[in-house]
Amino acid sequence: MTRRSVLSALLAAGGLAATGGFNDLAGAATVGLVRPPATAATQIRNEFLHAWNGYKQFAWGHDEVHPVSGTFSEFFVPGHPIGLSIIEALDTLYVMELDADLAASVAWIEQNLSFDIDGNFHVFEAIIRVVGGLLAGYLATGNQKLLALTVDLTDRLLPAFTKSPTGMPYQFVNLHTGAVSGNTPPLAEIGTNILEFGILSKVTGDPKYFQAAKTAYRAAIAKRSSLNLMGTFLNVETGAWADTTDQAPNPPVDSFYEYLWGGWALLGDQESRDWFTLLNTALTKFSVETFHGNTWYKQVNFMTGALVGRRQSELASFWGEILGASGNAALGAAYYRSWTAVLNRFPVLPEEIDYTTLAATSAGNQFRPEYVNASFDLFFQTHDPFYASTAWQYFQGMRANARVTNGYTIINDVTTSPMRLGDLFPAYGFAENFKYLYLIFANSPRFNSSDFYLSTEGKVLRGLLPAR
Ligand code: DMJ
Repeated sequence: MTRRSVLSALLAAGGLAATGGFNDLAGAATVGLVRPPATAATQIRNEFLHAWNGYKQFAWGHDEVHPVSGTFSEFFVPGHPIGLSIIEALDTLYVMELDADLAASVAWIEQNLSFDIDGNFHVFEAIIRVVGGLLAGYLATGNQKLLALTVDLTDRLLPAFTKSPTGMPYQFVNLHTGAVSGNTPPLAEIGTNILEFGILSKVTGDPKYFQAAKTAYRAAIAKRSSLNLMGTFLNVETGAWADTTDQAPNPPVDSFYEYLWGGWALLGDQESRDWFTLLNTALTKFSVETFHGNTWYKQVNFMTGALVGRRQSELASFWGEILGASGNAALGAAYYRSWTAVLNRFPVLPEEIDYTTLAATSAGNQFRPEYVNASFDLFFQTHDPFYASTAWQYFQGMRANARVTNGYTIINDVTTSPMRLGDLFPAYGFAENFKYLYLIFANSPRFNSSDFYLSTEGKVLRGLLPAR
């Protein structure tokens, strides 16, 4: 397939006209809101380049850069770089029209990348980061080598599913031998594959990827309680729960629920939609509560609904956009505004809070993208400038606190002044934070903001438009 026909085949009908970002809302009421400047997209793209140039200078070809020390590390297997940051950046480079960097990245992949590695790869991370990254790169460029590598890696990962007695994936696969290990993953590791596998099945015409994802989901959902709540960890060999706590939409179950909605929204799978509705209805009934005017999800016993805890992970802050997309707009807006209350207190969100006090219970920040992921989707769902304004607020907090001479870094403590910095730029920063921000403000001619779908790792699996 040519690139143009791949895009046409995957884009839903009826929405190719470029639609605007924030700057098209020039007359919109922004009373009481910080109004982002007309140069917002340019500033964000420059900051992406600041991080990218640090990676190119100190870590090119390695997985992740440590911008403070000017060193690097590998994400999956020590001593086995796969250029993870390059893979994660591909479709961001495309929508930002950084074509020379995109060409250099594709060339590096063509010349260097091989998955015949005698080491254990984390299946969940490999799917969302590498399968998704290469797939989005293929959708952006039409490069057949990117597709061939996507297929090669996915086929090496499939034993995690096919060797499992239940069809729910093991956590690790040795990419050279196919040996599997890790028999008790959390739900996110069981369910977060249907989007990448579903698109790969469409592109290749081979249904085995999508079917593996559906089999895993079906096996897990069969284990729901009589209340339609789920635990956290399942043994993939016996099908037994290893715990009793429903902590959705927090990690490590977050994207299990996200991808159920995506199975419908991206792939049109009605069973995924029905499973989402079943579980989300129960979650809303048993877990949602209000504290000091903010809306949160408590942790509950999945058999009884009894209270277990009142912590909230920053990683759950994406959830408002799933609620907004799935017909739960008021709850989604309330949840986003609750996280905005935390952002008003800490310019960079802490990893975890006690929501009864909004105090940080885990004070670092791993350069997290989830809040601005929600800003991005809710902005295009509603065209409410509140979401663009708060996205800009997030960007300013990030730029003021996480920027270093050679890029951006994780933060070890957001509660100190100045914030205590770490020394790592996680590869997902090239896929997520800057992309969400840029697309809100850029009116990119390569992105269809009226009909798109991004994976949990920010990969544009629907919505890329051909370069003109
Ligand atoms: C990313 O790898 C993905 O967003 C994943 O779903 C969980 N969160 C990290 C970034 O925080």
